[in-house]
Amino acid sequence: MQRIRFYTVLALVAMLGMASVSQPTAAEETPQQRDARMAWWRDARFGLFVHWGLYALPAGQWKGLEKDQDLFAEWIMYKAKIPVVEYELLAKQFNPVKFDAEQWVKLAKQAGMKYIVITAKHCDGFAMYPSQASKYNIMDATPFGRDPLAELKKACDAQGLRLGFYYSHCWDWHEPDALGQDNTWDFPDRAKKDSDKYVREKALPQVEELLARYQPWILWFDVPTEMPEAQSRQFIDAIRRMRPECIVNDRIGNDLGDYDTPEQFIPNGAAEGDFETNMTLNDHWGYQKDDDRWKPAAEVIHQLVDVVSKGGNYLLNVGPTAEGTFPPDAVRILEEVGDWMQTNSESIYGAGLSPLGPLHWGRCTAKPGRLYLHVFDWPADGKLLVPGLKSQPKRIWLLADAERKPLTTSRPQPQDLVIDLPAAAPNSIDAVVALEIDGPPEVDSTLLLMDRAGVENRFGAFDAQRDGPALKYQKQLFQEKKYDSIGSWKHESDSLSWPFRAAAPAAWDVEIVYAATPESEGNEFIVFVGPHPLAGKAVSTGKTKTGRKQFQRFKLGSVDLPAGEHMLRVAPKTIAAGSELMDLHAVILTPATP
Ligand code: FHN
Repeated sequence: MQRIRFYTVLALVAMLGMASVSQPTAAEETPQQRDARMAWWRDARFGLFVHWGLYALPAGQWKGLEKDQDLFAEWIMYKAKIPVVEYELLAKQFNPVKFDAEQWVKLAKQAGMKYIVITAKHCDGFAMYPSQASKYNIMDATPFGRDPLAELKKACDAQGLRLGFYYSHCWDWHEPDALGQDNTWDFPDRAKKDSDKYVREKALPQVEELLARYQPWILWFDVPTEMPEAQSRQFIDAIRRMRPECIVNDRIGNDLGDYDTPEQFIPNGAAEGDFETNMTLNDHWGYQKDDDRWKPAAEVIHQLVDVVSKGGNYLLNVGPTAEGTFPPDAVRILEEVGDWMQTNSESIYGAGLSPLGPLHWGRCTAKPGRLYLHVFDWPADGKLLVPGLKSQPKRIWLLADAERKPLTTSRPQPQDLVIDLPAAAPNSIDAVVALEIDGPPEVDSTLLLMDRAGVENRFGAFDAQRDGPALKYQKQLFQEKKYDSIGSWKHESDSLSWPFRAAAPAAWDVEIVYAATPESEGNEFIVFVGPHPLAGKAVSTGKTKTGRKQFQRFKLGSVDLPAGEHMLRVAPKTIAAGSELMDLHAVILTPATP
């Protein structure tokens, strides 16, 4: 009874708050206000994601079912259809006595991370903090008797990192009224489920508790499937009322968030606004006993740099054990990443979108007055070609060189710069060359064909010039991680084009990557590579296992191109009435196979 009264009061206060003024959502605040709120996050670039909960106990194994099912970590309750009464018993065993918030934060800081987002409540419904809204929490239901979120907040405040929380505000397999991908084994009658009740009695009160108790810098919502806008707005209004500076991700639902969250992939660029790639360090979010498929530090560093070069943030995940420790491999990799960041973090923090076109040896990150060339593939001849950099840098040095000895340059073409590098790279993973540039860099970002074995020259959907109002850029989705595309190609007058340059005469193999429906079968198109037309006919490419568009790669032919400036263009020849030509992902030129 006591709790209900407490909640009635809180609900009244909340309703009064909502009645008085509906807070400006992220969309309603001025651009300047939003930039001020996002500034630290855009500067930070690199954060730690932590998936930690009762699921760390089974760690992907349950009564031998894992032998023929993919029971994974934080999804085990759903995948194994574990009844609530059985899953709840895990709480009595959960006692992470080795949990050391200061150590976690120190590890993240040493890796170069500036913020931490930890699961306050995942889809299993268990709160990792002492919640008044539900007794199903770490203080009331486990022998642990401590508040790990409070300890993390204290450690973050002491070490200068910012703390945010993941919260699953729609899916909750512990509750009868939560919708989305819900618990149908304990609560089979979906018609009876009242998601407003779930939001009113658990999700919203818990988010308000998190805001009031810990003043988070980020709320990272997840899987807002079936969440009506009114519910998403209840969360945004509470956040704007209680913690206006809090940053909210797009998974609050209904386009009310601050940034996109491409999951387990790096988009071809910021389709619009801010984005943060969230990525596992092995193959699982939560702790998975048998998963030793760890990404090497080199891959993590390349992903971090790739994301920043496209103007985004990188949220790298660790799944701690039920004892409260990071797996030793995770510690090792974070330490190796930290070694690289020790020397090169200047090229990450506050850096962002590269002004240059595609670079085949690595990436570029930029900040006012600086370009940072991240050389993953050190040129054997010591000549680093920087296509399209017309500005002459005031100074060029290896970021690893404390004396900043200047490097010399030459220009094979007026718009291309060659930097003379020492024979040995200072770092085999990513050696950074710093350029001091006066004012905004003058750049020709036109793609310069690279005539080198193994190099793919990609003309992608992301930067295609769309000649046709109906053509639509379709950003990648989680299930189609690699494939953004241009779709809605209904008119024979619509075409795509990309300018490009060839430094010398050469022969090229030409391929196209697209998805097409059975209705598109037989539609004809032409790919003009400079003066050469290559004809093609669309074939149906089928569906993926999850019923999504299947993209396939097709050879179109080969062309000889002289040096100089060219245009690549894809144009329909015939589109059957009522069909679309295709969803085009990319055209690819590779040095012709002899
Ligand atoms: O189902 C969850 C999953 O467990 C994990 O939390 C990821 C993190 O982005 N989000 C959902 C899958 O999209």
